[in-house]
Amino acid sequence: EPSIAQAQAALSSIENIVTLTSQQYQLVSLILMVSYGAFFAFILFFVMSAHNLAPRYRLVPILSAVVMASAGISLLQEFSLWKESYAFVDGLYRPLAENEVFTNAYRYGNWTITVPILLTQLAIAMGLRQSDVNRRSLRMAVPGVLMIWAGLYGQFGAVGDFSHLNLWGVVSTIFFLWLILEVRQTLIAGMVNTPDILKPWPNNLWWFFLATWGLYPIAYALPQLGAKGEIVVAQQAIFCFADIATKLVYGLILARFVLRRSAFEGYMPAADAMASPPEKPN
Ligand code: RET
Repeated sequence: EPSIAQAQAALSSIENIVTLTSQQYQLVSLILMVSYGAFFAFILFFVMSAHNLAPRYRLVPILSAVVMASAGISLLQEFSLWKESYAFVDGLYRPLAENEVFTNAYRYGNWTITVPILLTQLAIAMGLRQSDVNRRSLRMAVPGVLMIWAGLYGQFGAVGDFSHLNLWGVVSTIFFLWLILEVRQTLIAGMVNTPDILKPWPNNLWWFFLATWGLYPIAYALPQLGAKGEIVVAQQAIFCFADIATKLVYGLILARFVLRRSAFEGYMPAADAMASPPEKPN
């Protein structure tokens, strides 16, 4: 017979021990659905925007399309699991209804793929040489992945005694601080070959990065405020908002930035070149 502590540990997410009102349940369904819908919708946009760019920057929106597909699939998975994990009984949504246990682990699995890609996009967009792109991407990906895996392991302690959650949260935060330093180094390295009129972009990217990546630890720590419906909703909402900001909005900003860089470097998309009138011979 498993002890109560073991049984609780097996449930691991607060979603499995909280009964939700109909509004709370529907709100989370809506948040998850809008998120994966947005990711799928933008795949085509990012693919199409590649051809306006100088060849060296084309991988930036293409990688955004890959991130959109990956995040869309994982949130669709999260959405179906959400639907299967509750039963509507006496006007409330009750967990563990159909022998299904909810978990946020799919999110962390998804970040393991997307975080290194997002960081690689940054190195490419900053116009670094190929060898520097490889070196800098690797130097950012290592703390990035360690941060996610420490958090993935830690989040299994979101129910019950919070020492596991907190210990691994601290370990993860140390990797996060290391990552922040590496990202800063990448932005500084890119400043050198960024044209003067585009110099504010890396600085703005820096603040955008801190403000949006910084949301994840907040969501992670939230279950400590209590296993309540409001907390379940808030955690899912923050995760989804952060995902849209760090992948989709970030992808739009980078796509815009490399479009400006391409134009500045004299690149003209083929269609525009044909549309402009032929030069008059002297
Ligand atoms: C965790 C655990 C608690 C401490 C910290 C964390 C940071 C997570 C971050 C995740 C970023 C994810 C992204 C995904 C986009 O696809 C793991 C929650 C610091 C920063 C950008």
